[in-house]
Amino acid sequence: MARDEGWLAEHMLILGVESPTGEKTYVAAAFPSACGKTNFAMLIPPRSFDGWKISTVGDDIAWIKPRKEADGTTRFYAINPEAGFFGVAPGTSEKTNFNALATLKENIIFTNVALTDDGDVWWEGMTKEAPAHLIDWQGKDWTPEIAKETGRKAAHPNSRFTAPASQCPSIDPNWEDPAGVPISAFIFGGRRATTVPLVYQAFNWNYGVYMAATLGSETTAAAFGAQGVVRRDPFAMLPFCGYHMGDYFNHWLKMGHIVDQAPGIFCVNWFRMNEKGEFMWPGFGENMRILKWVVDRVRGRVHAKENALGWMPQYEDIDWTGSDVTKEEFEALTKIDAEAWKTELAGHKEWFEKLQDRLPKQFMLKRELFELAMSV
Ligand code: TSX
Repeated sequence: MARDEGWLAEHMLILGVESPTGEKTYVAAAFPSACGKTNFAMLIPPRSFDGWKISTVGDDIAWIKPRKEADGTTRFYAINPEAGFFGVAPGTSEKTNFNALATLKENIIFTNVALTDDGDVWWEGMTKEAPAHLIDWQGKDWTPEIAKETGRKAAHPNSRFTAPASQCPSIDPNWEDPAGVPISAFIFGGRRATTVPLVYQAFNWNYGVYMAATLGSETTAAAFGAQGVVRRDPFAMLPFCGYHMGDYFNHWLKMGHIVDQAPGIFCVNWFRMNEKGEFMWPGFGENMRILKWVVDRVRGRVHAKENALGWMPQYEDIDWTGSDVTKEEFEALTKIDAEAWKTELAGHKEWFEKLQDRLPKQFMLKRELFELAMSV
């Protein structure tokens, strides 16, 4: 319907960034599964970001339509068509997503979680220590000892909570506005241990669509096959797109040019690892620092340095108040390894060949340009 009627039906969260002066900027973001999309939608800024607030419009679906402003220009407005959140329970805790836990106080449907002896719910990652006894998601007795011996999880890895969005402390005041909220930036992210830097901005709309079309994420759970393998999940839409991906990319290319103010397009990777296999970026609330740079970029008030991939912040361009991330660490997080990118671009080629003649022609050409840029 969106393709035929000229709008975008996306697998995206929508959030609002409010500055201490009350300036509000909305962004929409797409992440494949297991990248913390709901956590990002409900982010709580670090203590040092006094007066900054993140509000949640939606955590899963965005319907995005061009709309004329009073001044005659068009931009994208997004609505969240859902009434609530249908979130993965395991890993959700007061530490990883305080707002989600606060949403789950009443009126909730839990599916395939574990049951505590006092009639409450539990899942892996909810608390540091597991309760001494549970009824697991299959109705069997479960203890930490049984888990150690058999590897059995108390809650199914895909167990869920269903919650009314209105109960979320960070819910945006405009979340039910049928006119939607104006979108200033699109963010695409994946789980990548190497290669993809912490953040970069696409040169322009068409390059941004290329980046989203080649979005990849590494598998984590053994249940999803081999670990550490990059799976392409364009726009995080592979499981949801109802028609040919090549046609979908062409629709996106077209849509950017029918609005007067196209949103900036950004890529993020919270999951880069060092040689020891440790996460290099603290993530969670600290992602606010990157989000602020994104907002300042689309508002044209912060520096970025051009490189082979797009526009990237230098250490001085990020607000580090209250952070202990050093310049050296930041440089490691944003380093472009030309050899790794050559491998990555070979992966893009393989992926593009699957789409054959429906692939936008400019993608093959852009891919070659990236390859040349990595060779100088
Ligand atoms: O949701 C995550 N986000 C986005 C938050 C707004 N997760 C959880 C993903 C599982 C679904 C993350 N995990 C993020 C992140 O930014 N980053 C990481 C990796 C990471 C994990 C643990 C720590 C640091 C980074 N640190 C400690 O555990 C102390």
